[in-house]
Amino acid sequence: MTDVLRPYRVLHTSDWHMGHELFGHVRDVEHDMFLDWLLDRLKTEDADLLLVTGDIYDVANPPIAVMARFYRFLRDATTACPQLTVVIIGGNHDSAARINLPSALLGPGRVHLVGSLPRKDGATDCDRLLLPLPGRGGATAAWLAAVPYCRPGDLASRGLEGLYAEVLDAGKERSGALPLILTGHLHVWGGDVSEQSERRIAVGGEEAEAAALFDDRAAYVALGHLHRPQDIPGATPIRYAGSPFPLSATERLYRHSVTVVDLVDGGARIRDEPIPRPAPFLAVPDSGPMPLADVENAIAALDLDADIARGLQPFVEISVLVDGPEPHLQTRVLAALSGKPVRLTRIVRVQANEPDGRAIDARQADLSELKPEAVFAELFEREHGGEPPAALMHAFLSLMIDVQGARD
Ligand SMILES: [Mn+2]
Repeated sequence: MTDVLRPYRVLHTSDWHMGHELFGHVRDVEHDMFLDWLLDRLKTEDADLLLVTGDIYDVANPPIAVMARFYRFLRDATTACPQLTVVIIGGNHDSAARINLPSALLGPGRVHLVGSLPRKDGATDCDRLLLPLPGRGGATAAWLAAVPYCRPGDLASRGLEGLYAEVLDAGKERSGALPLILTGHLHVWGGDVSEQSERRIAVGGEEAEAAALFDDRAAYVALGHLHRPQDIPGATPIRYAGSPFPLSATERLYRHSVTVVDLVDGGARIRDEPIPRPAPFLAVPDSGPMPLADVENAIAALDLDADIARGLQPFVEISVLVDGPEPHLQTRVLAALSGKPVRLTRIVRVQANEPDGRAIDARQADLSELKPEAVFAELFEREHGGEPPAALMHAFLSLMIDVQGARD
């Protein structure tokens, strides 16, 4: 309280997807471990703000037990850290109304839940959107523009660019010389979108260029939606904090973390704190698909702690190289796994006679794992060779967004 030079410290995390199930396996124990770790981290870092940028829940209508876990965490965090402010914004997986609901009870206190874009008389309600963040002495130390995931109805004709321009103008007017944090739950281009990307998640809002949305009037732009922690090039620090642990096997190689942001000298100093992974993700065989007998040997050779709690047992994805029909494949794999302390996600069959072993047809069984843009790129390569031109990819993604918007 006396240290006036102490920077204002933010812990930025995102995409918790509480209530998530991976091939029928609940993630509750993993979420408990993450939240315990996060609570410790908040204390150790002596954080001023916990900022969660959307997709709190995995589904719009999560089980009561999952919501109870979230509320318990908020209580524990605000009790253990009496100076902590908490800001939660809604993501595309969240029901905006469900996120908003407790805010009526909480009032203008230290926990802010912004599920949907605050509106009043048909206009953006900047009084509710712009939050003053108290420093240790009680005086405002920074401002935060809590922009959640925006549905087409929130944007009307002005689009995301118009919205962010309005919010930045209003935010800077209030913050003056104090730093301004801006949030969003959306997919911006110009980012390092992994080939090994997220499971298919709806493209948020509309297509957006970071450079067109954000400028250096924001000291830090905190984003949610992409599950891999990553910086976005721009005029100011822009970052996806990423999810706390893998939500699909394709995310198992990500290095999950929370982002610690110190607001200093009108700018932001950023570092990553890696999150210990609650449950390992194993690929068997580790070296890629192999014939069934070799896979059985690889499973037998797994040396795992038998005493580990069920909810923390390793996930395992099995890939078998097949050459024609193998009617007993599943039975034999399950028999090999029997008694092993693992949680099976899926058994991937890879056709040995496919030219590159990664053709679309061979993956038909895993339709839910395919990203439309990846399929488009692959078909383009098959027909024309090489990668689709950027303009064509752009057009395809715009179309995808329109289609998904219409479906919502
Ligand atoms: Mn999302």
